[in-house]
Amino acid sequence: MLKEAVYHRAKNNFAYAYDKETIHLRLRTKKEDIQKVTLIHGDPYVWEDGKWIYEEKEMEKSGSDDLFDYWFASLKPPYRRLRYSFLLEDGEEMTNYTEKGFFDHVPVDDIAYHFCFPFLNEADVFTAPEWAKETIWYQIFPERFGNGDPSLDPEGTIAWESEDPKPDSFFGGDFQGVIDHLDHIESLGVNGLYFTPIFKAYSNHKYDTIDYMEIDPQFGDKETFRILVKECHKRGIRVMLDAVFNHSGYYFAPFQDVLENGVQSKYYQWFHMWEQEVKTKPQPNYDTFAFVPEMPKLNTEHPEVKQHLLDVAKYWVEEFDIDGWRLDVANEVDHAFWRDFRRTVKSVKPETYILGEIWHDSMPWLQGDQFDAVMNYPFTNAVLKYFNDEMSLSQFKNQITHVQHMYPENVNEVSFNLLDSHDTKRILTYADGNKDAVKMMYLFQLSYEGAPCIYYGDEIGMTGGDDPGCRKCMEWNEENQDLELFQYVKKLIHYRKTEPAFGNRGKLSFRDTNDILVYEKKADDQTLLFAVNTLSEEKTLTIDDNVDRVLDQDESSNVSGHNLTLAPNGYVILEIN
Ligand code: ARE
Repeated sequence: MLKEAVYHRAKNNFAYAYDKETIHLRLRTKKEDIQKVTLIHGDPYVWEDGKWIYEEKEMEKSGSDDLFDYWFASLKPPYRRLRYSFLLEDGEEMTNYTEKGFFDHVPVDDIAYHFCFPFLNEADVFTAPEWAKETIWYQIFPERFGNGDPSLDPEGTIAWESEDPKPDSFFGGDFQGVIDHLDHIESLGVNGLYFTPIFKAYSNHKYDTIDYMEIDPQFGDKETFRILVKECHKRGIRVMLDAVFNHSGYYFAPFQDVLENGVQSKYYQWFHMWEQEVKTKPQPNYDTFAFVPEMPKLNTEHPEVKQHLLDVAKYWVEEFDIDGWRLDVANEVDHAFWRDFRRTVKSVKPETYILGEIWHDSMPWLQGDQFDAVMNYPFTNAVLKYFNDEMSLSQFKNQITHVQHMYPENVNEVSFNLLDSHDTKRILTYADGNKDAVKMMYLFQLSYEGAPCIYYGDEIGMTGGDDPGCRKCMEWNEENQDLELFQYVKKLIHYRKTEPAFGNRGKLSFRDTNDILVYEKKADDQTLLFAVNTLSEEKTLTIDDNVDRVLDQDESSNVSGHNLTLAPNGYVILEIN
């Protein structure tokens, strides 16, 4: 037994409250080392004759990654208190893993040996909005979606689609352009819109805010925005905005004041200035986003800055009824700020979804007191690599299992699972034009847990490399749209909404296969089996299960009794029992 690999820690993704009465426990052990894990658990105050009274429960293996196996148990402790430890068996040795180390017996005379989940307080339970679990997001970069009101075009606006975007091009996209195309969005079946920034700013991307209380005039005014939100709500579509609170823009009035008055400015403390005299060149002498002088980092610990940004957060929720905030560069802002942000926003509208932009392990922000979700780039990375032949099937399963175990289950249920964004290559470009790969990626994404997001235009086959290439004008000429792809994505979204196991409620588990990706999803009374052949040759697979129904398959694959013939890049989806 490799004891060094055994790991558990209370109050994080290894031990957390799933809801107000359920505690989930996980344990990590070296891969294929342990045969059986029994959870020892009890209430800390239940004793008899000087001995702690405990119960036993066998844990199930919930998955494996490269190096480790993960074990899982769900419990409803009657008094909401828990002490626990783990009995590990590898066929030769049996040992009790406790907070104080390994023992050859279960210590019952001193409760302090065991791990401790002191009390399940409802206030501490991670709780995200229920609607987020049923949401399929669609991301819009407003400068590039539709130009519905040319009278708003900024000077130097270029004709729609006339050229590829450059870092400083303007094409005149606006809110009216979105309103005009809501039918497209609705017919795809998505039910959440995420807009990159819309507040008054200098650049085309608007991440360099000038005024957080104003709409950028090139997009329209507050009235048009109000109409946009109302029109979305009428169609059952939620609206999420981008909050760029890590930094302001160069032309943000307080920063201009600092540039003008230096240390004498009453806003000097609003930023992280290094010296009395302010320099922007050759390198800024103040903290910035990356090393971008036009994006001075805001001092979110300063009471006035904090108050201003919290007022902003509240204003757009209260006055315009938006449903979510996506937080830009969320991991570079202090935690205390985000805790107050959550309290403020949720006090106005408890059902607001708070999504942090973090590309890395985000557990510290997902404890229930800060964010509801993060942009799940580790998921993105695994999907892109596997379906584009940069990763083996076993590596893919390892990585997805790792991603699933990085966070509590209630966090995974609302995770924002994207394939690309305004910061990355588009999926079709990543796939080097291979539409089959794109279709398989969509199949996996849209049948996975969490809240998937589609980047505008991907659904009709748009291409584009890294920023700014991925920010091309939306293609509205149907002749240039891939309508077959659109119908395919629409169909998957429809399944997600109508087949209980397809979407968020279905728990995913991989089957043990070598070359074909086979996974099962279970919810209520339904079990769906997905088989996907990413290889360039035909593959056959025999399954033991009874097939109730072929939910879907590509046109070249075939199901005959227990035998599946999968065309290259083909798939079948079966309902089994
Ligand atoms: C512009 C140019 C770029 C150039 C850059 C730097 O277009 O070509 O490289 O300047 O000079 C916004 C605009 C960008 C703009 C940028 C700076 O949208 O077009 O780029 O401002 O002016 C990290 C951060 C993450 C951040 C990404 C970009 O952790 O928060 O970098 N994403 C947000 C937004 C962006 C936005 C900003 C931040 C700034 O989503 O759109 O940029 O407001 C790894 C790392 C991650 C890293 C990621 C991407 O995985 O681990 O930490 O993210 O790569 O680089």
